Amino acid sequence: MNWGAILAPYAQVVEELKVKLKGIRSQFEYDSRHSPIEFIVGRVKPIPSILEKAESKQIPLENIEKHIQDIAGVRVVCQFVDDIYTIVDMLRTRKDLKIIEEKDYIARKKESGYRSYHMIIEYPVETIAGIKIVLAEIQIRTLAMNFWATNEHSLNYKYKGSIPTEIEKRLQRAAEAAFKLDEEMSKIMHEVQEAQRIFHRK
Ligand code: 0O2
Repeated sequence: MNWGAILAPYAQVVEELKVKLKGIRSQFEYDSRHSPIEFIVGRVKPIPSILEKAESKQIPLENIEKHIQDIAGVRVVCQFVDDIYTIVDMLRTRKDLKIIEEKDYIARKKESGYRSYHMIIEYPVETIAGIKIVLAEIQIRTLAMNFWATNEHSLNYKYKGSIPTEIEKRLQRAAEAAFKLDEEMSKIMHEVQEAQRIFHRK
């Protein structure tokens, strides 16, 4: 398989989405309004991870582009839970992408304790062979959700998916603590936003 040629459009999609999302952030900042976006990261799924996922889901290699939806992945990290839904609403109105699936793991957390909002989109990308429609995943989460998910992801990697029960229990407690933190911060959101507006004006 010519992985370089297959993955090139995905790399372009990641870059284009990052530029567009950063554009949203800048526009809020120019307007001296609270930006719903704290930061954005993106990546193309590494080849070994693509192969691993294809194997675990029994996806034949010729179908990976159709069935592995997160080869191109962008993550939007927000301060507050409300910001997540602001981004979701904005993305729903956009004409440059088509949302084909939404997974609200905030309203319904995963068994692991994972919380995040996922959107699977179809995105048209210009290639030298014409327009190619590729799938991409946009994950939207708070700083607290991101902190938890990053740590859990590292532990999962370390323990190859079988985290010891004691650590798993702690992770569950940490997930609840992160949820509580988001809840508490939501209650003082307007205070924080006002303070940040004053700070930005200086
Ligand atoms: P990586 O290394 O981040 O790329 P589905 O077919 O919908 O049931 P799928 O395609 O795995 O399953 O979708 P899902 O469950 O929405 O998860 C996609 C991505 O979300 C994962 O990609 C992770 O990035 C993240 N994610 C989902 N569940 C968890 C979790 O319990 N903990 C953490 N830390 N992240 C999670 P990959 O390919 O698993 O991993």
